[in-house]
Amino acid sequence: MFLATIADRIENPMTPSAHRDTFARDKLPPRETWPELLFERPELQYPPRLNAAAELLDRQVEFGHGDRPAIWQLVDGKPLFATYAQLQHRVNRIARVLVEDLGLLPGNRVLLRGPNNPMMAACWLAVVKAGLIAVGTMPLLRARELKQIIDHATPRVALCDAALWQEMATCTNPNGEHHAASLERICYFNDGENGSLEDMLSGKPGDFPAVDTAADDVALIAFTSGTTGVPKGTLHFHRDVLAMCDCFPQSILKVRPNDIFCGTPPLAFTFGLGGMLAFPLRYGASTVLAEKATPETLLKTIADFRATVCFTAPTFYRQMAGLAARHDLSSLKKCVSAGEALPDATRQLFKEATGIELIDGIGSTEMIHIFISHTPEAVRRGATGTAIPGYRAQVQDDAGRVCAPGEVGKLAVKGPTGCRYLADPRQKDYVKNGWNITGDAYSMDADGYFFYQSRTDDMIITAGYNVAGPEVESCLLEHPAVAECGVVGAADAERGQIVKAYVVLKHDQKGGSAMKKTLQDYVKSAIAPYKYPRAIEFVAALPRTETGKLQRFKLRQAAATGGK
Ligand code: 3UK
Repeated sequence: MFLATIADRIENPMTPSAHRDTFARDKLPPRETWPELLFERPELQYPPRLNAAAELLDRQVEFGHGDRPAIWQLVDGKPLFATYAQLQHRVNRIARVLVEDLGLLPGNRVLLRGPNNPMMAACWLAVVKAGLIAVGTMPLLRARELKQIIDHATPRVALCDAALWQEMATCTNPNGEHHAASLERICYFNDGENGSLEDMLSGKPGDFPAVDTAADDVALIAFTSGTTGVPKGTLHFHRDVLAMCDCFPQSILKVRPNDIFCGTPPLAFTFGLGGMLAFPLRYGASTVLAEKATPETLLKTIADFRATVCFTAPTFYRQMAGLAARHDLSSLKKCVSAGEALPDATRQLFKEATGIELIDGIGSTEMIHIFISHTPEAVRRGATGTAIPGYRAQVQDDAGRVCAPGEVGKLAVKGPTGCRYLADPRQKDYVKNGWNITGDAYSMDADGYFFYQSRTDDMIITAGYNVAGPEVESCLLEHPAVAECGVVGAADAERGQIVKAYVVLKHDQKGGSAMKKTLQDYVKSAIAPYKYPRAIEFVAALPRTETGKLQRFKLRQAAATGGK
């Protein structure tokens, strides 16, 4: 019965929409430019009508889990939680404000802005439950970047944490250079003032029936964090939110209801939307939402809340390894690393410090979450893992042919989720012949393990050799003097490019020509000598995005100008 339903929908993919505002459906890329979608597994047989927020929240209450903890936070230094029933009550009242007071109609976009905290999570759920479309924004964005997103997604309303009012307000100043015209109203929360969102909630009843959305109505527009260029909005359906919960967390992470999640990725980043909110709720587990996170505070959060699962980026794990001994991490069971390649040196450091084998996983905003990963038991050194159940992956050459094992080419992937940009010509770059082309150079071994090389556009070509910057970085990170590093190509008259390393040394180490020679010799002895960094520059810090990614383009610019 379910199988018949899904087969029908693959033939005739769009079911009647609940959206009165058809903006998102109108701006979906043409069907023939979508990736092929796979719904082979039993857990991916979704019914045609589906509301992701109702599935994540209302179902748990219906299952009798209303009194279980859903969201934790530190209040006056003490861990406190909101139960599923309390969260549902809050979400319903926000949904009522959106519909009854702000007059929003299904399909309207709502901009969401705030650090990870309970109100921010409740707002996301309320928007989705009301059949509106959530447009998350990374907390550190400035008015200029917010305007780009607002102009593209055209939300009428923003729900914004009062702590981030400044850049937000700039966007509604009609005389300002960053005025974003679609935005009519901003409701601030977490400030306790008159007129705040909390104020608007106060008289509202605590019930709200979920809008009967189609499984393929758009639930969120995720803007790519991207390290360069103009942001792209990716459209994800209600069923995509559930598919991300029913793949990686089920087959790799194996979530249990008593798991307590914590970590750093913002809810506006789909890595964080999954890891910090949707995954725990889908399994009746709970999540710690902490606003500020440094490696030190994240370790403290794990100890304070006895968290069992952690989501963050490789650089955080590397720094946490050095500080782990000072904290009680005995509750911690599973740690997920994503966002950029996990160097084996970091994996080993973290394991030595905590006994935990990191779970690496590659995901993307376009695919919504992780599609290649491994269980801790099945780790293969230097590999990201294998295609997770529900997804298929292969390495292709420039003509789209499958590469032989060991050959480097472009990573291609397909599964239940995939790339659909909001009115963007770059759709044709990400989707080719039904495959999502992630922009990563990978090789696959004979057992189906995928080995990350670099971003395809980051490959360094020196005297005719291809050198993947991340491989040299991994090697340098094994040296005890190195805290962090970034490796790029620098223009060179003789060799075309040379390998150049930007190195942050550990506190007790000194840069200089002796250290330079030590590191160069180290790389030459560990990997093919032609890969050694002919140029090394010692720096105090590396440029990174809010999602923890190294901004190699900034290092390339620095290398081109000879500055830092
Ligand atoms: C890189 C990795 C090697 C890779 C993301 C998990 O990072 C996420 O989404 P973005 O759109 O970036 C996607 C790109 O980031 N990358 C991510 N993880 C890894 N490279 N090893 C990894 N483990 O270049 C990819 O194409 O910001 C990650 C879940 C959801 C996400 N959105």
